[in-house]
Amino acid sequence: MNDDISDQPVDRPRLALLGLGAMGGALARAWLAAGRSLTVWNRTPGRAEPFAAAGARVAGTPAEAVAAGDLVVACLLDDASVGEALSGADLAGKDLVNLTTGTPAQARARAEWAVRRGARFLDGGIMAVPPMVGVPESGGYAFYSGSRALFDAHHDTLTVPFGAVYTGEDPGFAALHDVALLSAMTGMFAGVAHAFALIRKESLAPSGLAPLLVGWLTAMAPHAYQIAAHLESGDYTEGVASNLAMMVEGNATLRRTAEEQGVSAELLAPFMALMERRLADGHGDEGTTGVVDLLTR
Ligand code: FVH
Repeated sequence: MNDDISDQPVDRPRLALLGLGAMGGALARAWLAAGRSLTVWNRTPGRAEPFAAAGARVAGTPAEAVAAGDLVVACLLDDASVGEALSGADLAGKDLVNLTTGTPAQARARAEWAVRRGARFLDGGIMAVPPMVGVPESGGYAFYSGSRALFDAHHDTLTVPFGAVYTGEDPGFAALHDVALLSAMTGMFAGVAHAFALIRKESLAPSGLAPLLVGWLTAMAPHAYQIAAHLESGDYTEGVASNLAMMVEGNATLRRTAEEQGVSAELLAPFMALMERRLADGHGDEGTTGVVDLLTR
């Protein structure tokens, strides 16, 4: 490996990246396009070849990559692969940023693990897909949590591929925000799948429904602000325009339409069951905020 770093501006860290999958590769391309000096490592060596051609140094082992970097970024499949890849690396004095998706508990454990090895640690949760990386107008960003000092010191480098949102010193907070948003997206796509299933056997084009779905979901999304206000005030009836009693009535129509169209309502059923439990508990004048309490009890 070529270890000559004399061309590196003093205010820019030596950057090492572990993982050249779809996301790791996009990160590497963004840093290289920004003129950053970069050492890369990937478990399957062939994947590093195009990056070598684009100017990256290629390390033969994770330990070698870590040794070549001040700022080490891991973007691997999962937390286990991070532990495996870094097991033989000397992390003393390094700044380690983990952009691998994991749970809050995994992030907290990984932070302790890294600090025990003498590193500063920042966990990250990426809110972007690979084509959004290095495209500022795409709105992509990553949540970060853990060492504030590390975040501040490397803000300039971390914001090359996408924006950066710091969520706190608790290393689990980035993963918690990441998974909260991904979970909400999962529910949204469940609804979208159900909607397309409803029209599937009709002479209606899915491409006609798509813009209507996007418009409606975009109009409804700000409802999250009202739920947040309810949870903070404790008054779940404040400003409610569409109450639970009315919505539960509507559930019957949704179920019946699914049946008429020969569509399973299994994606809707769990949420509807919670709405109905909350109504049975006497909260018909609320919106859907009370479902949050049913989930967390
Ligand atoms: N791609 C996406 O849309 C999402 C966007 C949000 C963030 N995620 C997370 O990013 C992490 C990496 O995802 P990825 O898209 O790069 O994933 P793959 O293309 O599958 O590449 C996986 C890389 O991990 C390497 N790897 C797997 N297992 C190990 C291991 N045991 N030891 C070392 N490296 C390992 C794999 O190497 P190879 O298969 O090429 O040898 C790839 O470099 C991830 O947490 C997403 O949830 C992406």
